[in-house]
Amino acid sequence: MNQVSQSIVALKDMFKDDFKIGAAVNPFTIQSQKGLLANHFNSITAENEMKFESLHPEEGTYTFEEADLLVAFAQEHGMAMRGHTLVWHNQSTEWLFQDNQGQLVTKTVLMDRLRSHIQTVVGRYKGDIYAWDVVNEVIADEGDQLLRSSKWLDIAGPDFIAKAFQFAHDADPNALLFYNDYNESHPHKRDKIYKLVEMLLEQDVPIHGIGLQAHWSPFDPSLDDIRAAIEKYASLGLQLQLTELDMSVFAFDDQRTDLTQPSQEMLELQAERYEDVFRLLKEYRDVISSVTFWGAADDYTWLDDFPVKGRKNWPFLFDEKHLPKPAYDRVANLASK
Ligand code: HAH
Repeated sequence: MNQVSQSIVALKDMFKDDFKIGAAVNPFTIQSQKGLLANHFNSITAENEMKFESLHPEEGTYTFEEADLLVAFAQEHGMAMRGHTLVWHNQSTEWLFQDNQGQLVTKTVLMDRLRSHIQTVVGRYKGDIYAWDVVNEVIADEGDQLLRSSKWLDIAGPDFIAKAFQFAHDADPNALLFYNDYNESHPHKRDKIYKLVEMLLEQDVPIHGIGLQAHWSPFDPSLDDIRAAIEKYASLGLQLQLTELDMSVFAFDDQRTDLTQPSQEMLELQAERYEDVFRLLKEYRDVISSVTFWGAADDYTWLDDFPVKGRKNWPFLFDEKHLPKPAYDRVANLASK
């Protein structure tokens, strides 16, 4: 078969017996990447539109238009939908933590607001969203402290975590509830995430899975660390999902800004790592139920602004024109074996 007549196998079909294949989307990309999304993905996540600040900018004011648009897109295309995210220290709102004098609210007020937010949001999408990232990124990156400092923690103490899961479960008893975090495969943080989830389970908190964000590169984390993280989390008896996968072509501390396209070497390293990662994920298909990329193709990625503002990145299996990259070929080849 020559290159032209060779048909492109859909990612979702390659892994149909293994896990769902998802993409983060927004109201712009469901237009600009429509064909690619419809062909290759059977799950979506709203990139920003279901975060607290997007849905609930003022007390008593909910703005559901954009989120609803994405839910409708999933339904039109027969895709599953993940919800992201109910409790996070970023992209939240000031009013949530303040009274009308601008003073911090009490724990009771904050927990009442949390209950009401979760009831309204999870309740609205009951039956449409099958899994929620209930709590995002509460583990401290460095040091011995378990939880990250935040207004949530300052006002409510650690209790807000269990409460959020309970409120979500009350609002939709059928939804799968996840704890989600980044640097999840680094041993130090992995052990802290494990400890948090273990404590939640001991308290009979309704939690069903751990989301590994998987913002990775060919340089970090190592495959051994990814494997060890999967094993350790799975030993809790929960299901795992990769919730925000991308494979930066840069090492995290690489500050270079001179490239207008990725080098051949970068594309090759990226392809090798994607192949190795998907081989590993397939090996753990019994515990991994979904693999979502944090985007779909290189024309749009949050990594164009992170960690170096305005520096283009190329982290996906499809290029800026939505054509398959070397990484796609390697993954497709691996999947066919
Ligand atoms: C993720 N954080 C968030 O979960 C997601 O909602 C957002 O759109 C992009 C990435 C990753 C992260 C961060 O925001 C800051 C520092 C490290 C990692």
